Amino acid sequence: MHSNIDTLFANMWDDYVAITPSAYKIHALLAGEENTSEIVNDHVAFRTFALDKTALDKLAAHFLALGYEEKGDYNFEAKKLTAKHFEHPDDTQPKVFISELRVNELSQQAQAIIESLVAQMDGEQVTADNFLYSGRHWKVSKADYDTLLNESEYAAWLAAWGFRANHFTVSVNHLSSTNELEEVNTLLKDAGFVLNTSGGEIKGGPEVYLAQSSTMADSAEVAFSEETLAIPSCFYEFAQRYTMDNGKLYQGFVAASADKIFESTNAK
Ligand code: OOG
Ligand code: NI
Repeated sequence: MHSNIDTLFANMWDDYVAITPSAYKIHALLAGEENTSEIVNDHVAFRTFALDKTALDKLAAHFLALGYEEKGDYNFEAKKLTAKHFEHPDDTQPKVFISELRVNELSQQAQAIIESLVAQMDGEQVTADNFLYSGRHWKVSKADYDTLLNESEYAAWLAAWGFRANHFTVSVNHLSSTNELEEVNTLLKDAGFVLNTSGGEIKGGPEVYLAQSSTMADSAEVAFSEETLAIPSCFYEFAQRYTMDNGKLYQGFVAASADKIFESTNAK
């Protein structure tokens, strides 16, 4: 387990930007607009398979050990995903959103592929300090990637990329010059970045106390068993939170919006 939240997030960020150059560029663009190097993260997200060795709770243990607490749970029926979000008592720390694919709801063929990948993994690896930025722990063929892609884009992404931050999320509330999500989106589009338009460019809004947008994932090279090919890697998200009637800023997630954010790793 990691002993320090800041170094954990710094390591996750380095791993993430290495395959998500757009995030690095957007971070620099926003930092320039804001005249600061401090861009505050709203949350980071992870994906995993709901199998013994890789269960959501095994990833969550890394955050619980650092003082995070479980707050909300979510179900994505069609995508066959279960998710939870975690918050730290120190609310300047990013929230964490972890989802897991209910592998047992997939076809026998997809289940067999996923089981053969996870079988290559030593069950102890999930507790290693660097697990949350360790990537893939198995070899995967392009054919198996394609089979998974046909059934679950999430399964294929995870088979190819493994365990790492799937996205970081800029807290728009903490931006001072571009502090409305719509303005952030305009800035990004003007700079040539491609946004996820599934469910509209902005998902949610003041009525659900959370508005979100995201880039479409970059494309980065992955070594499959036989060949190296560029496929969708990770994306960058932007979140604006609103105050509830009780005067507090909403801290949860919105399943209907999240459902569309998942699609940011679809092929462009
Ligand atoms: C997570 C998608 C959901 C959000 O902020 O609603 C999400 C994923 O793509 O793994 O991050
Ligand atoms: Ni997110």
